[in-house]
Amino acid sequence: MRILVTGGAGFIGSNFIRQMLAEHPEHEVLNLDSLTYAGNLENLQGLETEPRYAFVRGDICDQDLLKGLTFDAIIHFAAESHVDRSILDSSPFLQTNITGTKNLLELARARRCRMLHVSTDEVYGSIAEGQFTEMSPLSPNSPYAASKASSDLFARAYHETYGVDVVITRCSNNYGPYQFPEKLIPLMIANALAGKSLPVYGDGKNVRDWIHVADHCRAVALAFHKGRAGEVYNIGGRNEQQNIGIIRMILETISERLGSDREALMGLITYVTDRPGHDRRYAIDPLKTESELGWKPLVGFEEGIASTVDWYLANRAWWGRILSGEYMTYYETQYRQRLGS
Ligand code: NAD
Ligand code: TDX
Repeated sequence: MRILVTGGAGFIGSNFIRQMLAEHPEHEVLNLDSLTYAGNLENLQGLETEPRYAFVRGDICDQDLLKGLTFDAIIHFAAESHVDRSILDSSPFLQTNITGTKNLLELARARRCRMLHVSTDEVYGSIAEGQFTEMSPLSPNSPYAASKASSDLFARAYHETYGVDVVITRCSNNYGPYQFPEKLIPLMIANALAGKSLPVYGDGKNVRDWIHVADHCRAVALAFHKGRAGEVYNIGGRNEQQNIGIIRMILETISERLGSDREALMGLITYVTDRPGHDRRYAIDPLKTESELGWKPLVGFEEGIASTVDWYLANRAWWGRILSGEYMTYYETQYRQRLGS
């Protein structure tokens, strides 16, 4: 099967493509990514010569381009994914997350193929106690979450109205290698290593359910292969953590690894003005995914944070090129090299 993976140059998409190619020799992957600020082909370095992998630079909002692609199924990761950016300007979120998703649903409808839509637990909004199940109402609070809830509901509607073979996954907060250093965990690691302050929004006690990206990717593959059409699957780590606790854990690990002064690192923690509309707690029940798809997370949080810190320590050049902006030219440089100029 030739699978169209959208957003494969981003954090989760690139981890997914590597895992899919390694674990499913029966599949080919066509990666469609427009390479926004969050897209980085360096995340897929080494796959250029893989015969089961191909890359097309293109926008999911470009319907003519979509019509020209050859594939048997779609796994849709492409999105504007950062809440803080959506608060500054929601326009690209509406365009990519809603219009782009609707274009892909049309494509799946025309080709009569399966489309897995990667949604998020943020569509449920915040919950004081208990956990959201797949039946819980959607109550998104940020412009990002509203755009993802909209695309999630379009996916559902295309199944109900046109019978499109749609599967929806709603995952909690991911962490791991290749995450863009604007998100909490890589931002804190990069800032701590540079001796910069660590901005903690509000009181730092907001809770997220964290999952290692490799566990999320395995669940997406299972939902793609075994999920029932029209169904939603929550993917969560059963791992609730307060932001401040995670930051302290990261600093402990850095201090241990580098022998640097623990107190000096802790002194970098700086409480700043809260994110507007900051959701207090996310918690989802992944029971359906566990029982129906036979999935469970394999990476423990302490072990996952330690290996993630180690990855960022070993790959300073990768995130250094992001911070300097140099990564933006990676595609052009590679393209010129291939042309031999
Ligand atoms: P990311 O921002 O790291 O990557 C997004 C990718 O999509 C980038 O490569 C970007 O270039 C590409 N893209 C953006 N707009 C595009 C367009 N119009 N056409 C083609 N490509 C485009 O995001 P991520 O963290 O890897 O998230 C991937 C998906 O998973 C998103 O749909 C996100 O909502 C969802 N998700 C993320 C998390 C998380 O914790 N990061 C949790 C649950 C769900
Ligand atoms: O500098 C920061 N300081 C801080 O306190 C940043 C960047 C974040 N935070 C807090 C806000 C959140 O409570 O950390 C928590 C995590 O923030 P993000 O990494 O921005 O993630 P979040 O807003 O929870 O959304 C993420 O999870 C769900 C992803 O970005 C989404 O794409 C996904 O859908």
